[in-house]
Amino acid sequence: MSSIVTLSEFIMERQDDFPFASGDLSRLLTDIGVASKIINHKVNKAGLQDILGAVGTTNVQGETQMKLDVFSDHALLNAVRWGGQVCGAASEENERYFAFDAEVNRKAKYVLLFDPLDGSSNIDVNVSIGTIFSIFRRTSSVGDLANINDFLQKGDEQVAAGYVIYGSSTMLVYTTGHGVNGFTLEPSIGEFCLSHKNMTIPEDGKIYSVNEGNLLSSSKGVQEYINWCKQSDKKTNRPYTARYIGSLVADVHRNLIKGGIYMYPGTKSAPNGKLRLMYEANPLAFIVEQAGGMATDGKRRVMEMQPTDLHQRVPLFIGSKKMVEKVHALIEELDTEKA
Ligand code: P6P
Repeated sequence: MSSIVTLSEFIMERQDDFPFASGDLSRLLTDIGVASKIINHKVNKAGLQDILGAVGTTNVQGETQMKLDVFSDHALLNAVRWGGQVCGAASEENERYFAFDAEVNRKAKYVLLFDPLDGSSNIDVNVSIGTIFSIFRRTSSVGDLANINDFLQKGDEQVAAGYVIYGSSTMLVYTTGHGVNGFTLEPSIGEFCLSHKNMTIPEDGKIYSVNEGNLLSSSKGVQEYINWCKQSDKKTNRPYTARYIGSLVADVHRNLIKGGIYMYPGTKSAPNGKLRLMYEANPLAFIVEQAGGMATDGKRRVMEMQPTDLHQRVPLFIGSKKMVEKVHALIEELDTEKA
């Protein structure tokens, strides 16, 4: 009978990965795990909102029903604020970052960036959605209020990153730079339990994930790559399989396990694509690179990019190393201005 390892136990066990660890990061990761369980409870009842009261109405407790992404945003902000391990937080739902001014927060070492419920438009059709988070060590002085520079750090500076996928089961996958581990929520005990130890992404794959509705407004290199995926060639396992859920966390999670590439390229009307660097691309890039894959903007690693804005967008090519390298080669060949 294999023993169950809960998320909290695992985090504490792995605390030794960090010399001079004081346990603050462990506590922060545990706080995020608690918030995820609160979000999961609400997401799982989403389909009942008509019975429980649609958004904007008040429920039997007299609480105003809010959009699930706003509820999730509040759940994470409250968990990490009162948990006392962050001096500030920023999310897709708020234009500005929060600098928490309580003494315990001013003394905290970390900042959190997150997308509380990515793909929330899929809730109404019962498709998997996700929470994505990224943790940096503050650059401002302990005791001061957090400032924008605490947040605008390169992805390579992340101390931890992860996602929660609310799907057929609810899983939390995270890294602190020492590999990737996945935990599945066991509802009967309300604990995330270690289910996917040392996750690695296959070096090559057969699944490409992209919104082909944008195909004709993508670059020549991207169009050529997608056409290449469709050509028959037994030696290279083609044609590949097209899978596009329209939920970033679900598409990336599938590729992490099975191998594959997810692409959200830039287009003529949106040269930087749709996805956000700070709380979508960077955290997923940290995880996929730690699992042996690649994450770029079509040319360079997203985690090397110096951010200039909390909500800046970035084209994203993420997944199995050989697949990302192949699309890079075609972008280099067909999209790069020859000197
Ligand atoms: P499109 C969801 O809105 C999201 O941010 C990602 O989860 C998803 O991969 C992408 O946008 C889908 O965008 O333009 O293909 O509908």
